[in-house]
This record gives sequence, C-alpha cells and structure tokens, in this order.
Amino acid sequence: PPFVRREEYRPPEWLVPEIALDFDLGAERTQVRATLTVARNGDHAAPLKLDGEALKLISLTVDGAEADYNHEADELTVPIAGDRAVVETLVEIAPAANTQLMGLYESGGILCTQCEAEGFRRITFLPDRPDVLSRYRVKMTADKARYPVLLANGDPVGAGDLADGRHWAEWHDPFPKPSYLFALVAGDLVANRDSFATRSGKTVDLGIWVRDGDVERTRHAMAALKASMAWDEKVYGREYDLAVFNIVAVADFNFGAMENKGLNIFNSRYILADPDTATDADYDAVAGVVAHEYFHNWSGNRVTCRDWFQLSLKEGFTVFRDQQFSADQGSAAVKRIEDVRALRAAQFPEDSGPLAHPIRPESYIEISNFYTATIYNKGAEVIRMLHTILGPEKFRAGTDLYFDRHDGEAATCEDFVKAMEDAGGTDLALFRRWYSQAGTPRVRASLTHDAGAGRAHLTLAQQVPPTPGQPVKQPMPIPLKIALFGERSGDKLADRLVLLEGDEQEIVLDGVGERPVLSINRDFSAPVVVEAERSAADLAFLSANDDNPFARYEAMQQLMLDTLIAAAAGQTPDHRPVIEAVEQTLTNTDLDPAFVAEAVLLPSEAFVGDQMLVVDPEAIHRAREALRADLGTELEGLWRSAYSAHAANRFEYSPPAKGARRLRTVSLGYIAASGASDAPQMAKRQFDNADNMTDRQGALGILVNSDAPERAAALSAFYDRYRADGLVLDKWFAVQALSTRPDTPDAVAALAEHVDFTLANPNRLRALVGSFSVNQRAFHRANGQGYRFLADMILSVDKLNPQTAAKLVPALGRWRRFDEDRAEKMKGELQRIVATLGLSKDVFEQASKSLA
Ligand code: B3K
Ligand code: ZN
Repeated sequence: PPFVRREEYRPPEWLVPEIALDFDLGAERTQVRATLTVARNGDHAAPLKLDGEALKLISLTVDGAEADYNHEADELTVPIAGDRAVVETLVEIAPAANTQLMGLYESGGILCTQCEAEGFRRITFLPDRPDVLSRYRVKMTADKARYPVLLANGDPVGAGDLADGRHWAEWHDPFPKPSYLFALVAGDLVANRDSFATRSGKTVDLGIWVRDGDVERTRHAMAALKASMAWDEKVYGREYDLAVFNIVAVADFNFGAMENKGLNIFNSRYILADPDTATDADYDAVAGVVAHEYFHNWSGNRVTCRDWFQLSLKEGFTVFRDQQFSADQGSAAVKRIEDVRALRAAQFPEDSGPLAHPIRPESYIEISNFYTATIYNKGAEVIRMLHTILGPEKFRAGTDLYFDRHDGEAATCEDFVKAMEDAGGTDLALFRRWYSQAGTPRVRASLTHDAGAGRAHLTLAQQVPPTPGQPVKQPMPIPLKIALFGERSGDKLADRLVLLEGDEQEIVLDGVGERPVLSINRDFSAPVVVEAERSAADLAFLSANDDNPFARYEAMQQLMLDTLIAAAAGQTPDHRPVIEAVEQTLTNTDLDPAFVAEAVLLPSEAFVGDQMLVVDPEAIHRAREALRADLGTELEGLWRSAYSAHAANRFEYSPPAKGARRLRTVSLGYIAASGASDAPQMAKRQFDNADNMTDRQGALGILVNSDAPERAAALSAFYDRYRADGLVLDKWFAVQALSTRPDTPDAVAALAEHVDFTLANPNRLRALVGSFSVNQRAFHRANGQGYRFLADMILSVDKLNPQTAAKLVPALGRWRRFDEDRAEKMKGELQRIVATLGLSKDVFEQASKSLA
C-alpha cells in the first residue's frame, strides 16, 4: 500500500460549497441520494474526482442529465465542462453488515455514523478531505416504530409522517464543515434534556440521547457539558454557536467519542455513569471526554485541519484544553500526576520504539494509525510548553488571534505557532522543532555548589535520541521550571523558569549559602526525561519538603524507581529510604489524601521496564512485590489507620470523598501486600458493603491477585450482578486480565472463550485483550503464549475491524527491548501477521513498521 506524504499536499481541484443528502434509512439497506454543488478551484482542466468505498452506485447525473463517469477502485472520476455543476449520485449501502464501525453502521439497533478520518466515503461519493468545507442539508426517512428519533448536524428544520408507518426529518447546518464532521443518528432513543444560556444571552437546547432506562445515568455527563460550556466562555472567550447541541451514546465505537458539529456521538462508556456502575475514574473520564468533544467545537470545527498531517493542531490543543478544564474541577496536582503517568505509559514507549513519529508526521499509510498518544498527549505537552513560555495572558492573546484569523478555515500547525508568535511577540523559530522531530529529549542536570561564594552552578545538557527516519537531531527549546532548596533550612533559595535552547547551558544561581537540593522539571514543564544525579537522601528530602506537589510526587517516584531498578538488576538495595519517605507522606496531615494516595503508589512494572536496557519482566515483578510487601509490613499500622480513617460514608462525588476512597483502597492494597491473614476478608467486606463501584472494583482488583477463596466468590458475585450491563462486564474481564497471578495468561485464554466475550465490540476486546497486553508480566510469559494469543486476536479482529485490530499491534513492537528469546518470539508473531493474506493496510502498516 502507498504512503501519503505531507510535502505532497495540494489544494483541492474542486470545492463543494453545498451538499444535500437524502437518506432512505434501513439497517439492511440504505439509499443515499447526494446532490453536490461543485465549483472548479483555480485555473485547471482536471475532472472532478470523488472518493467512495464499498458503495453500490445506482445512478449519476450532472446538471440533471445522464453523464459519463469512470468508477475504479475507490475513486469516481466525472468530467465536467464548465466551472460549476450540480452532481447527483444515488448509492446503496448496508449498515448492518458494516463491522468496521466506519461510515454508517448499526449499534444495538441504532443507526449511527463515524466519519473521521475517512469514513464519509463509505456513505456516499465526495472529495473526502478536511480542506473541502460544505454547507449540509440532510433529510432522513425511516420506519417510525424502529427509528422514532432522527438526528443530524445543525438545527432541525422540518419533520413529518408518511402513510406507510414511515416518517422523515430534515436538518440544516449553517456552518460549512468538512465531511469528517458529518453525523446522523436514527434510533429508539430517549433524551436527558436541559438548556444552557450563553453569555451573550442565547439559549441552547441540550440533549443527551440514550436507550430507554439509561437516562438517569446521564446526569453527570450533562453537568459536565454545562460546566464545559461555561468554562470555554470564561477561559478562552468561546461561545457555542448553534441553537441545539446533542450527544448520542452507542455501545459499539472504535474509540472514545466524536465531535461532529452539533451532534457528538459517544462510546457509551464516556457518557453513562452512576455510583453503582461507574468508578471515580470513570466519572472523571466522562467529564474529561465530554469537555474534550465540546471544546472541539472551536478547536477543530470552527477552525479545522487542512490535511491529516495537521491532526495535532486540533487534538493536541484540545487535549490541553480538557486537561486545564479537569484541573480546574478538582485537584490540579493530582490531575497533573495522572496526565504525566498516562504520557509515560503510552507516549514515551511509542517515542522510543519503531512507531515513533513527530507530532506532525511526514507520511502515513493509514491515517487511522496516527490517532496516537504522540499526536494527542505529546501534542498537548507542546501546547502546554507554549503556555509556559508565553505566560497565560500572551497565550490567550495567541489563541484569540488564531481563532480570529482562521475561523471558518482549514488551518495548519504553522498557523497556530504563527498566531502565538505574533500575539506573544516571541520568536518561536527553534520551538517549531517540536513539531518536526520525534523522540523524547533527555536532559542531564548537574549541580555544583561553592559555599564560600554562596553560589550554585547548574549545568544542563540535552540530547534528542535518534528515531526511525531521523538519525540526527537538533537541540530543542526546553522550558524547565527549577528550584533550589536549602538542605539544612528547608528554605527555597531559588525558583525560576529556565529555557534550555542549545546542546548545553550553564546557569549561575546566587544567594545559595547552604548546600542546595535541586528540584527540576517542576509541574513536568517539559515532556523530557531528566537525569539528575540525586542521592536517595536528596530525593527523600524533596518528597517531604518540595512546595511543588508534582515535584514532590516525582521525587518519591524517582526514589522508588532507583530502588526497583537496582533490585531488578540483581542488587539488594536498602528499602529503608522508600519506607521512610512513604511513612513521612502518609503521616503528613497537611497533605490532601488524594495526593497522598498517588504519591505512595509504586511505579508500574511496565514503567520500570521502560528504564531498563533489557526488560526482565519476572525480575521486575519480584522486585516490585518485595518492596510492596516491605512497605505493607513495615507500615501496617499506618495503612490500617488510614483505612479506617477514610471509612466509607454514604456515596458522594466530590474531590474530598474521591480522595478518601482512593487512599482507602490504596491502603487496603498495602495491607494485602503485607500478607496479613485478614486482608482477603477485609477486601471481601469492602466488596460486599460498598455502595459504589469505586470501592467494589477497588476491592475486586486486590482480591483478583490472591489465592484466597474470597477471590472466586467476589468474581462470581460481580458477574451475577452485572452480566446484563455491558460496561460493567467489561470491568470483570479487564480486572482478570490485569491480575498479577502467574496463571493469568491461561485465565485470559479461557476468558476469550467465555460466552460474553465478543470480537465485534471494541470495548469488550480492549477490556480483555488490550488489558492483557499491558500486563507486562503476564503478556511476556517466557513461553511466548501471550504473544501468540495476541497475534491470533489481531488476525481475527482484522477481518472485522482493521482500525481496532491495528491498535493492538504496538505491544508486539517492543521486541527490541527484551531478551533474545522473547524478542525472537515477538518478531515471529509479527512476521506471521505480515505474511497473512488479505491483511488490512491498518495492521500491515503497524506490523511491518514494527519489524523494521
Ligand atoms: N476526533 C475524534 C477521534 C477520531 C479517531 C478516528 N480514528 C475524537 C477526538 O479526538 O475527540
Ligand atoms: Zn479530540
């Protein structure tokens, strides 16, 4: 399959200012009549070319008359004599047979669409590219009993009944938009309705549409939607622009949600939440995704992307916006910790592996493969660095200028940086390298102290590692928030933002009389790896004294990490410094329990692995379990008091209540790690008595690692209670796939045969197979059964849903990081995949690049 290259971008030859779509909807068969007003763009004689995939073309006319055309592969070529014409096509599609979940498909009896990136061409013929913006009129006709609700983008303009039990509805969207933002929904749905008054006094009718019986579970999403609307007005000056905003939840969805203009379509896991079925983390994710999709109305829809290489223009920026929003709703420190943890878990490995790419890639085979942690999360970190470098006022002036300049346009990453540069009065020439270079920069920091002169010297050196296609890198501007603390006094002796621009830089800090301890990359001000030689004592000092909560967490993590890496490498490091630092944090009553819970958690096995030249999954597991057991035993009394101090009360979703629940379950985990004989009963009691899913799932997540009889009892009680609820049943699969028990690979294989397992539902697949693939010890069992299992799954899913299958490939692509035996086995599975006949280009791209 061919590569698409960024440098080959050319403006569209034909524009399509107006589109009228007339759908005759049915699950087995849908007819789409499309009327395109096309206009020649520029001085050329090229014919009109339309994209279309898996469409049955029934008829085509140009200006009302039968016309010549050429239909080959996925392209329809229509010669047009003049500069303007009306082209009408009639096509037939089969939504119920659409297992790819791209285009128009059926989910639980609901007809819905997913067009980004290139799904529209599976609905009808069109130049399916984001720089062709059209005004849409959409008419839908369907059986009224089966599809009583008919929704599309924009505003409803008419509806009526027909004689034969059918009905119709028509919607107009006044805002020109690219085809990827088109949406329609037809189904038997009910709405949670509300309204929002914008700051200029317009009323917006809000609706969250779900299946009958689920309305009560949409309250949290609705509150988050209204909070997002108010927040975007306040923080970015952005107001909503239509009279209607609808959200629809469906059970079968390839990713989280989709920002279609005025009609967002969501994976139901990011809409439905109530205390009995959703954890606090689920509640947070619902609010975060609702906000993210809402924010796209400006960063994505009003200003869209010129081509798919600019994807991070809307995604990085919108992730940054949703992160800011969530930080404002609760603990900003905990939110930052979670975001950095996610970046390190997903993006850092990507950036150091065979699929590394810059946030603005240069080429792709299949664009669906580029909805990555790099585009999204590193993209957000790049925007955050602009915010840090410019400061909040200039950053806001920059976004205002960007929205003003490009409203109604399809823009580029360069347009965004230029607006920041112009509004901020700052030269960002070097900063642009963050858009073109892949790889996580490494920064070495060394501090020397001259007590006599009362001066400290900080030397910073950066190095950007080679990545595929980019053997040599230029240095990048790296904003580092740093501080020095006096070891004796605990005073803050210096606090500043350093911009490291070249390969190396020296900073002189005066007024440093006593021995200083270095705090660096505070708030994680840059997405880099810092190597600073700091002793266990210095790290423990920072974990207790730094006034930047993120830096405090980071110091503790580094202390734990150093200990675990040494142990995994066969040394016998002293556990005391970690135990004492955890004890200090746990007994510091000034700290927010939500923060404490995050700070005392050990880094994941996978993250420890990422720091090692050759990952030894078993050694890492043993090292981590040993440290956990020591922490549990040595501090057992403290864990028990934390457990009872944060005893469950009646459920409430508030930051303090969430923090208490989190620390309670973290404490229970350490009590279990201590080997205390009553731990399984304690966990079972929490499981049985919980009035919310956070406590229930928390207890189950602990029991699932044990051999106690309570384990099986809890698993089967959970299954019996929730087997009819797809989203909760996903948790039952996931929790078992994440178990640390040695028999997990066999358990997962058995679960893949379970009656409730299906390859057709992406959530279920991710719950079992996706979770298993990040369970480092289980997935990397030395006999290779995990690799074989995953490859089998990828090949089976690929036949139904290539996009979702391809997301499972990167786990096998980490082979270079493992011992020869494992690496050979992983490579063998990738080779088997690549050699498979009829492979999708999605999986081919990921697997072939992973072998290279
Ligand atoms: N823009 C969509 C993602 C589309 C993914 C297509 N493979 C959701 C989001 O990022 O908000
Ligand atoms: Zn997005």
